[in-house]
Amino acid sequence: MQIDNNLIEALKDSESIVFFTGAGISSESGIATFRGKDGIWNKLRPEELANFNAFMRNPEMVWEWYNHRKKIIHKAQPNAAHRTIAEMQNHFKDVTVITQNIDNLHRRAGSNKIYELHGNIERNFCINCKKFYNEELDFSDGVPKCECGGLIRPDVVWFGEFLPEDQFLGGERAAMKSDVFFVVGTSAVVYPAAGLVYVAKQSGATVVEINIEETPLSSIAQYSYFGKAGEILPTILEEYKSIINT
Ligand code: BV8
Ligand code: ZN
Repeated sequence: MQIDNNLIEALKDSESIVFFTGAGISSESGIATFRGKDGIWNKLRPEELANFNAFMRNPEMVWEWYNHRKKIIHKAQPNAAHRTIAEMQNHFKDVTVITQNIDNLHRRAGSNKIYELHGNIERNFCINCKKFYNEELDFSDGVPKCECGGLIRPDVVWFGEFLPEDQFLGGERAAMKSDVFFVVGTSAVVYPAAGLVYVAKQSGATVVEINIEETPLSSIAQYSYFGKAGEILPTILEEYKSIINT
């Protein structure tokens, strides 16, 4: 995969780098995407499960689904794409991750500036008093309840729910400040998350898309690399390192 010299030049003059990521970056860790051929949404429709009414209608079913995903996520390891983004912190002053993923793999790879737009499957809270329960939950007598009697739910953003303001505003600020904005492994159809790519573009950032196929964003990206993130991101970093060390 030939990396554009102009992109390497743009990286050389950059202080703030942002990585906007979706399920595609975790597929090489064995976590199914949403819309891919074996995607989660092929079997179950998002509004059937990833929304509050579905949870209130049948909390057992929704928890069964999140515990199933949690088991897969706990067996998974960050892949070369997650690790390369973490390593970028050693080469650039300001590296930010804005992710739609709830799988915690960026944090496990060593990234330390992360905005989680859609929450994190490792956290849970009471729908009544909002008390957090982040230890392993006990499902021995059904869906776990809070000491106040309220149902405990995963701290993820469901369809029709607002994104956590501090995470979204933090991501928006980083997008506006970014010199190079990487869009990695997302179909960019879920809003307001996908809107951040346009914020970066309008703020003059160089937009770089990495995906195994074209997406609605391919038309606004200055550079599009079609292939696996776990192969392309390490290549870009190697290319960059080889240039700055010469
Ligand atoms: C809201 C957490 C305000 C839960 C998720 C404007 C226009 C249209 C619709 C809307 C709009 N504004 C709001 C909406 C409604 C809705 C929405 O966007 N609907 C879409 C479907 C049209 N948005 C909302 O409801 C949001 N809230 O707007 O609140 C509000 C309030 C009241 C009333 C109205 C509005 C909340 C959305 C958040 C939902 N929660 N996740 C959970 O995970 O269970 S979304 C979830 O799906 C993910 O987080 C992610 O965001 C999305 C999946 O997308 P991707 O991550 O991109 O994954 P996908 O499989 O689609 O694509 C993978 C890509 O990777 C592919 O392109 C593939 O080619 C590529 N790939 C695969 N392998 C690799 C690869 N690339 C590189 N390397 C590889 N190896
Ligand atoms: Zn409570």
